[in-house]
Amino acid sequence: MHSSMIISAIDTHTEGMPTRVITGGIGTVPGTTMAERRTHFIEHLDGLRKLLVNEPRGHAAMSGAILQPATTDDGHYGVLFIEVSGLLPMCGHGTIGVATALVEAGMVPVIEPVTEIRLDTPAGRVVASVAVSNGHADAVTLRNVPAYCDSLDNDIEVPGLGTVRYDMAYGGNFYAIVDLATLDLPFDRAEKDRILASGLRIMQAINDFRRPVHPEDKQIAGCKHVLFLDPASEPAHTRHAMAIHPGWFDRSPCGTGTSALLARQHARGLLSEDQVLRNDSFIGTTFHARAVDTTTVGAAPAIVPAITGRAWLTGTANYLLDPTDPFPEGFVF
Ligand code: PYC
Repeated sequence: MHSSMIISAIDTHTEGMPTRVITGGIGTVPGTTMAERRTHFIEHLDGLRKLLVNEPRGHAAMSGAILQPATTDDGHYGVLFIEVSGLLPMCGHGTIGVATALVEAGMVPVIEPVTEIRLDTPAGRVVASVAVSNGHADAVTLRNVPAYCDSLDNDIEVPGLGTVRYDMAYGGNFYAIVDLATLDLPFDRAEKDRILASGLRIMQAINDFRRPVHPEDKQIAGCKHVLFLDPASEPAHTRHAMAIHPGWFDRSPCGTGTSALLARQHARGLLSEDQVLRNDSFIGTTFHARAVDTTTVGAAPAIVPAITGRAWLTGTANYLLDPTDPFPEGFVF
């Protein structure tokens, strides 16, 4: 066996969406906060992300989470979220995958019926409460970073689509929320190519003309996600298709997207204070969400979302890089 590195992983999926949880082989990324580590990783180590998510080790909708030592005194782990579009500040399905892997691999002290795991992420502290029975992680409730609604009823000119109306909300990443009916497209996977192409055009126009920036952390900026709401959605039971840069759909109901949607439903007065939002993904899997606290982000009113979903382990692996491999960063097909 010839390899310049051995990267160990526990592969998981959260309601259909993969998270490759990297448990060893990368070392500690320099930085005193996870936000600093994310910046260092983007500037100096991005080839490792590409190696792990691109073909042939990954695929066009691959995503992962690199475990790191915590950067706070009481944190269990730090996490860097990797996917084909880059390094996210925060990822909900990834956190649920990480928490499930940590419990089932015994990488945290496991307490039944609930194991609490404190994670440091580039977007801030998140807490995963894992429902455990007989050593099995049954479900994870993630207390996310504060989510807020940036703006409602924005109109933007999108080449090829005309004027598109959207709401902009943040739940760990920025989400443009668009009703599919405004594009005259059905909520139907048979139309996924047209929905995805529209999503990519909308995020491009938003980033060109109304790029969102987090008021408390300028490193968190830009829109790489468009949440297309099924017009048949109800205030407390939504279905959506999540189009993501550079060209894929979230298979899970998207934890940070569900958080942003929850903030938007509250900003629109569509949910009562502690009402639960059921949010279904494009493949029909479900997260449940509710606001467990209120706060502010910059000057904006914000909520603290709790998102519940499930993940399953799918494998363990050691990823290698042979020095003669012509694709040391994989490739995009
Ligand atoms: O679950 O937060 C999420 C997420 C972000 C991108 C894909 N999934």
